[in-house]
Amino acid sequence: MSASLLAEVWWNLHMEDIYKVYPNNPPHYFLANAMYLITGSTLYKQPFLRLDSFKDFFLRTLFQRANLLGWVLQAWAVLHNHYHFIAQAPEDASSLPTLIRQLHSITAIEFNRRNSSPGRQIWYNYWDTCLTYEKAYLARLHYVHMNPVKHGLVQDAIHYPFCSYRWFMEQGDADLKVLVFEQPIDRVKIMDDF
Ligand code: NI
Repeated sequence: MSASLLAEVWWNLHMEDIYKVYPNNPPHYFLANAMYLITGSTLYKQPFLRLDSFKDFFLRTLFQRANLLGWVLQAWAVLHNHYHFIAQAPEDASSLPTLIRQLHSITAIEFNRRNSSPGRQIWYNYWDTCLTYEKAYLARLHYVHMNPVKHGLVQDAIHYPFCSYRWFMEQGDADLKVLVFEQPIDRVKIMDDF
């Protein structure tokens, strides 16, 4: 088997594998004051997550930690130097700083271990917004599902394994899909200058 074919087989198996660990909670309709959009940035926007294997580790950690703390993911996108996700808070949303602290510290330790750079600062900061209006929520779901296209990483988000687009297309509620994709995203203002 040629090297390129082997690589393709590996890629397909691997993507099958990460796809299986995606959350299977169907997205809920809008709940006021319970939906949060979070954006996180690496230090000086350095592309610490450029390798797929790093994005993969980041996503698995996000799924695991969100699940343990009762946050239900609705959309996500992991790029080379930042991430976005939308999640429904548990009854008490005060665990958000804990979720982000765990996510940042577990991924930083692992990235530094892989790069033999112990103690290097990976993350700069994160910004969270509680979504108050249904239309704002729907437009932001659209925005995050499609984010790899905005950043020029793919032409069609269905081919990007580190965002929620394919998951949403295959498992999302049919009515919610219509509502989400009819929202224009060109005027959505979120921190995304990366
Ligand atoms: Ni972005």
